[in-house]
Amino acid sequence: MKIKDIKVIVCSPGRNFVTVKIITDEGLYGVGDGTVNGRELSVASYLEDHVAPTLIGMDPLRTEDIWQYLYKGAYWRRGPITMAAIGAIDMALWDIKAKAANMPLYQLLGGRSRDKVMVYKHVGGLDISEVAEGVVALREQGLDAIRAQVAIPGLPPIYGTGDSTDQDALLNKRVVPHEEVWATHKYLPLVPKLFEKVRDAVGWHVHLLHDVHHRLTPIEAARLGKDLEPFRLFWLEDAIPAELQEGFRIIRQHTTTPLAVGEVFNSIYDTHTLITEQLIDYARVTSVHAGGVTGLKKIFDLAAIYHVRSACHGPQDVSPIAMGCNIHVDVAIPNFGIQEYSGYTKLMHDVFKCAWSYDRGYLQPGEVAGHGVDIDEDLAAKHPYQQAYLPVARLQDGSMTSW
Ligand code: EZ4
Ligand code: CO
Repeated sequence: MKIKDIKVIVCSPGRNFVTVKIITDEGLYGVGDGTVNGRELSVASYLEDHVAPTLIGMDPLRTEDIWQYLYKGAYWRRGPITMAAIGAIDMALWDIKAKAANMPLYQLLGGRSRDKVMVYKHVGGLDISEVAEGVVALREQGLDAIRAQVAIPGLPPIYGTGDSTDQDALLNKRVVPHEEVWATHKYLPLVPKLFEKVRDAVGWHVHLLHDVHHRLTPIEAARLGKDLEPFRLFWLEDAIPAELQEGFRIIRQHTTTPLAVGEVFNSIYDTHTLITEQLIDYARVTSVHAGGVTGLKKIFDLAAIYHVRSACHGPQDVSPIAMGCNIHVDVAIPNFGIQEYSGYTKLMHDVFKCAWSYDRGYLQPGEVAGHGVDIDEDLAAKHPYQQAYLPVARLQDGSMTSW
């Protein structure tokens, strides 16, 4: 079998998605996700101009060798654009391999280690009582794990504090990013109050999570972790920017609140100090941004030795293809932790046909050959790329935040 053609499809059925389709001389094809929000066209160009021409004629079943070829062969290693392009190719190749084997992808990753994949969803709101009601409502829909965020009184609602603002941030098409205001001293005392009320409303049998979106310094994060200990969180996510992995040592010294980080990481080298020093409990890398199925497996296999569990990033800007690949990895690896799942719109599901399914807080990978996700190219073509960015944040004096 040989790689005959590689297509790159950029579409926007509500969010921008970059999809790669690899077609073989035997007619088998596979698809992969290369979406990097706010930088979609860069990945598309990287794939079209620099990756696709080099792969024509290669054996698509050589997933590891092609991964190494793209990783090492560029001279420049790592980085979100390169690794998303490698991730897209890798997902498409694993799709082809699993279709050729006539098996669902997870069988090629070792088979099932579990019956179902626990997810968490998000609740946000403008005040604590609204968030508490939202958590109770999601609990009634079967969720065993819920992320709670609240807007900060005295500041305009910002990204990551409520569903409505998250949607606005990405769905309002923008030529330049929206600018938001941040004040740590207004945020820090609020979060323990939020979880006190949420625990009162929903009890102790549900996993509660909180995302800091990299907005604190290590010592501030240590304080927050300590203050949240009475409420027994499942995790505190992205407490600090993690370019400096050693920064987590300070947090870890001070608190038993479990820690998660890694949604912006793109390789094992971004996370290996965190893993080998056991500075975190969950690695948030996701297939599209960490080099595909091959990249994820390398990171999670290392993590398993150090008692670190998986927690793949899963917002709407991770396409349904990458979500499918995550679910196959989730169901197969021994050290699965949890899967983030924001869900997709009907139009997104019309463009991306998925064998994976969601039911009352849990995901299934589906039993079809391959990873089980395909793209309707005609429908995708009716929803072309639209420029959109996540917001940037400044402090109240107008300076950029440290994160
Ligand atoms: O930062 O959707 O954990 N999830 C998140 C999300 C993501 C954005 C960008 O992928 O933090 O808000
Ligand atoms: Co996050």
